[in-house]
Order: sequence, then C-alpha cells, then structure tokens
Amino acid sequence: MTPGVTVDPTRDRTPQPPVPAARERTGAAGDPRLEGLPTRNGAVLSWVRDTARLTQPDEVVWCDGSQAEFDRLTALMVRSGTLVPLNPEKRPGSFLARSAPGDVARVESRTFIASRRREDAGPTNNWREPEALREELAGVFAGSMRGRTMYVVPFSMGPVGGPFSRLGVQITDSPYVVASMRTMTRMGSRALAAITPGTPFVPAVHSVGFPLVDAIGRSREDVPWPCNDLKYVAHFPETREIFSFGSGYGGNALLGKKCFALRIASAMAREEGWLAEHMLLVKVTSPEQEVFHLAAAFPSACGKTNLAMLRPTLPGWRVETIGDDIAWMHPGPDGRLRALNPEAGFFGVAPGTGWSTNSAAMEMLREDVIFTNVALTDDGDVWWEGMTDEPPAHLTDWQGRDWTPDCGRPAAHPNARFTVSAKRCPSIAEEIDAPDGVPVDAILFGGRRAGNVPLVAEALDWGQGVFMGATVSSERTAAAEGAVGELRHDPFAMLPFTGYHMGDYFAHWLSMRDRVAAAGLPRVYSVNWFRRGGDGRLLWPGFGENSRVVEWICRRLEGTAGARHTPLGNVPADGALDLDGLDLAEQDVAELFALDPAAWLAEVDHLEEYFARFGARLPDEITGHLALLRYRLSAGQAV
Ligand code: GTP
Ligand code: SPV
Ligand code: MN
Repeated sequence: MTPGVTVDPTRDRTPQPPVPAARERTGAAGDPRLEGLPTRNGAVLSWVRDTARLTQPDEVVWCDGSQAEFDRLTALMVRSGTLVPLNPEKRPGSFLARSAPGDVARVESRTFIASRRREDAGPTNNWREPEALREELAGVFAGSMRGRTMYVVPFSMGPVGGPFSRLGVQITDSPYVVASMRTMTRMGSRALAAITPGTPFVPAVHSVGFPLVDAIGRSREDVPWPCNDLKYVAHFPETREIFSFGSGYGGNALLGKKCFALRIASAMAREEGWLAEHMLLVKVTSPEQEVFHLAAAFPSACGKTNLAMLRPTLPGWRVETIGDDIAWMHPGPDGRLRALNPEAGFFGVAPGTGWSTNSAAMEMLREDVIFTNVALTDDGDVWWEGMTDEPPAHLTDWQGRDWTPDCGRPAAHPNARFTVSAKRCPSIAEEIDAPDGVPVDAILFGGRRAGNVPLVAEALDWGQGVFMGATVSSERTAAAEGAVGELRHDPFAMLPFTGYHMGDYFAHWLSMRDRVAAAGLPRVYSVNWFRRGGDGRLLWPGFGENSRVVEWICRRLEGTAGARHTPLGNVPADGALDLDGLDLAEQDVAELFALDPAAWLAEVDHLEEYFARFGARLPDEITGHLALLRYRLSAGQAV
C-alpha cells in the first residue's frame, strides 16, 4: 500500500494487513471507530484510517487544540522525560526539551521534491520520482507507530476561514510536535470544522520513526527524544502532500511551517499568482504617525526575528510585529501586494537573543514557552550564549551534561530554539489576525555578508529588485546541517524552501509586475548588517540601530530622503542616513558602503556560473541585469 494517494474516499478497499491488539479507540479491525469522531469528512477519515493501517499505532487521538489537551500532553511528556518543567517562579508555564544530539536542525540533504518531471524540481532541490518515493515511504512508515499514539492535528495557516488561509491536517506520533503545532498554527476543532467535505486540505504524515513494538511483537523502552538516523522530509508539490520521517525537530517535523507554508505553498502560489516567502513582516509607524509595512527575506538565523521585534533607537519610531519567518503575499483587490503571516507563533533562535540585542523577545519568553536545546540553570531556569554577558558559574548543557564557563563547549546548541505564541510578543500588531493581510510598501533582502554587500541599497525598479533577491548569498548558519560560515548562494533566502524550479521561481517573481498595479508594487532594498572591516570586526552595531536603515527606507518611500546612484542601486546620500549618537568612525561608515569593482566583478563571475545551472529557465531579464551590473562596474559608473 502506498501512503498519500489515499485521500479519495471512493477508491477500492484492498485487504489490509492485520494490526496488533488495540487499546482504546482503535477498532478490532484496526480502523478508528467512526462514532464520536469529530468529523464526517470522508476524505479526512479514509486518509486517517489508511495511515493508521500503515503505521499501526495503538490508538488514534483527534486533537481539539484546547488548553486541557495541551496540559495533558505536557504532563505526559514530563512523565516520559521528553520535557523538563522549568521553575514556575522563574519561567511559569514553560518547559525544556533536549533533542537527540543527531536531530538538531533541518536536514536539507534528506529533503525531497517529488514532481513528476525532474526538471520541475530544478537543480536546487533533491528530486525523487514520485512513485518510487511513495514505495520507499510506504516501507519506512509501515509499522512505524507501533506501540505509540497517533495524533490527528487539524490546522489552518492564516486565520481560520480567511480568504488567503489554507488548511492542513498533520498526523504525527510525537506529542512534542502536537504541542508545538498548537503554538505555531491555528490548530484544533475550528480548523477541522472548516475542512468540510470537498474543501482542499494538505495531508501531512509525520513519524519520528521509533516504534516501540517490532514486527514480531517485541517491545522496547521509549527514549526522551525518539527519532531515527534515517530521515525523509518529502514533498509532492503536484498532489500537495507531505511525508516526514525520522526527525522530531523544527522545520523537519512541524509540517505547517517550511513544508506546507513554503515548499508546498510556493508551488500553489506559482499556479495561482501569489508569493509564499521566507520573510518577516512588520508595521512601522513614523514620528508623524505614517504607517509602512515592510517584509524582509533573510536566510535562516540571519536576523528576521530581531528585525521583526525591533525596538528602534531613533526617537518617535515604532515597529510592531506581524511575522518573523513566513509571509504569504497576494495581489489584493486594491491593486496592492498584500501580505499575511500564516503562522500563529514563533520558533526562534535562542542563542544571540538577549536583553541588549532583543529585549522584546526576552519579554516574550517570560512564560508559556517550550525551549529546545538550551541550557538549564541550577535554579530551574534557562540560559544560552548571548542571553547575558556573564555566563552562570554552572549549568546543565543542552545534552544534559555538567557545564562550566571554562569547559570549552557551548552550553546551548547554536540552533537551540524557543516555541512561543505570537500573543506573548509585546510588540505584536493587531494585524496578525487580519484575514486579508496588510499592504506591503517595501521588501528587503539580506544575508550574512562579511564583504561586498553595502549596509543598504535601493533597487531602481521591480526588475532590479528581483535581481537583488536572486543574487542573495549568505554565510551558512547552524539552522541546517552543513559547514557553518561557508558562503552559499541563497536566492530570496528560499534555497531550501522553493518547491519547484528556481529559474521558474525568478520568472514568477518578475511576473508580479503584471499582477500588481505599478503604483502598488513594493520598492525593493538589499541590506547587510554583517559587513566586517579588514580587522574582522563587525562594522555595524545592528539590532535596535537597524532602525536607522528602516528610517531611511521609510523616508525614501515618502520621498523625503536623498540617495546617490551606485552600480548596486541607490544608497543614502551624504548625511541622509541618521547616524547621530552612534559611536561610528567615519572610516567604518565609508567601509559599510565601500564598493570594490574588482571584488564585485569576481562576484558577478560566480553568479554567472551559478545561474548557468538554471539553463533555459533562467529569465533573460536576470541575465540582462547581470550584464548590466558587469558593465556598470567595469565602466566604473553608476548608470
Ligand atoms: P530562522 O528562524 O532560522 O528563519 O531565522 P531568523 O532570521 O529569524 O533568525 P534570528 O533573527 O533569530 O537570527 C539569529 C541570529 O542573528 C542571532 O544570533 C542574532 O544575534 C543575530 N542577529 C540578529 N540581528 C542582528 C544584527 O542586527 N546584527 C548582528 N550582528 N547579528 C544579528
Ligand atoms: C529556518 O531554518 O529557517 C527556521 C527554523 O525557521 S526551522 O523551522 O527548523 O526550519
Ligand atoms: Mn526560517
């Protein structure tokens, strides 16, 4: 039997393999009993039933998303050792989870796009032939939930019932995933009720791949963080299905996030004429009470959460948070590009988050948080690198070992994360619940770049803006497996998340020009908080001081700030970027905007080589912009 092709309730039933004795709601024939079930949707029911037959859990639990359910699950996980309750005086309602040491980040090498034709996945994705992958998945999922509970988790990405919202159902054998999905999405009864017969939903099957009973009935003990060395994060963009096996961590396992809201949604968006992007979303209010909405794409662990919760150092400016990771952007009836955050919570990087860098996040983390892979203090609180200047004298590290400041190991894993409801964020904007989103005034692209990329530059038009997105590269972070620090191309910060051919994706971005009124198209900027001087020092103070760049961008949108042309776009005119009160050497400011034509010509060569992989699917306009940049650089002018 193959998973995934099973959403059609009318198809023939073939004899199913026997299943082990059931405990509770599982009927004698292995079918979840229909009476008392919270839905009559035949497509959902038959898919759940078929998945249960394949994976053979002891019981099936339909999740309602209630507080009581969350409390039951967390209590269960405390008993099983998956969660450590934190000191209720220090961190009320909060827990620490420690993952297996081999299950700490997204696994890009095991992330698959199974489109019928290889060329539709393109050179940036791991392609698999769909039927062959289904066979393989059927093999690994067979019996994978033996001895466990299978949870059915209905959820909505975006407010339930909203015009741009999408529905999904995740099946999982991980209570940690259920609890996290409740925080990260609109999960439970309301979402299930919205999945009426005939309503499309994305079926997403997840198993940690650690059955407690084997094929011949022998049992084994559970472990605090069950997972499997063999991992799959598999997508069928054409039939809009997701299968994830072997990992309990983040984007591998919370399938509404990267798998649905980016990889599957990007394929939907291409077909339907919108954009599903790896972007934060903020509402900025100027001292004159003008409102601007900015979306910004930075690669994983490159500052989206920080910019999303920015506390401006410039007086009179206010930033409110709408999203920190994903934005869905649709051409609106008003001729604008309108964006919403499909998520309901934040799964943010802990290390580097502190009172001096992101005080809004620190306030957000005061209660009702699930922390994963941070360190535990002796009084039952949490700590990670960058939370305080002085580390505590003793900690229990993310693997449960004794830790002292001189032990030579980090206390928290570099990709340690917090999971918290958006409602906890002190700067949350009421627009997070606006079903039709907010109009986007500007889009920012950024990455970690020690060299070449200026602090800020403005694209002259949409075409150059798309080129800016296409040419993002960034030093790799701990958010995915692989060598940290290595520079890699990461177009639109979507390299690991575009569910189809990257060349077609560039073309789709260009086509937005024809879908949104010219006056309604956002302006596009590139930013870089991570430029370093010759001595290796960061040149820009970053964090709250990024408000100075935000101010220049908003003033450009208003038409009141000056700019000068460069081959890379418009940069602030002398004096147009407010640097008042910053202890920044003139030399450093110059270096933040320095343009070395030789270094850039080398970068253009690399880009040309990279883009060559996209073959005929690379839009001519991108090639044209590359040629234009080369010309401008060699002519030494800013045409
Ligand atoms: P994902 O959740 O992985 O998609 O990433 P994100 O972009 O939301 O990551 P996040 O904002 O949590 O970035 C985390 C890292 O970036 C932390 O180590 C921060 O300290 C660092 N960071 C954020 N903003 C700045 C900045 O302005 N300057 C510098 N130097 N570091 C920053
Ligand atoms: C990222 O890696 O971009 C994340 C974290 O936002 S995860 O959800 O694990 O993908
Ligand atoms: Mn992300």
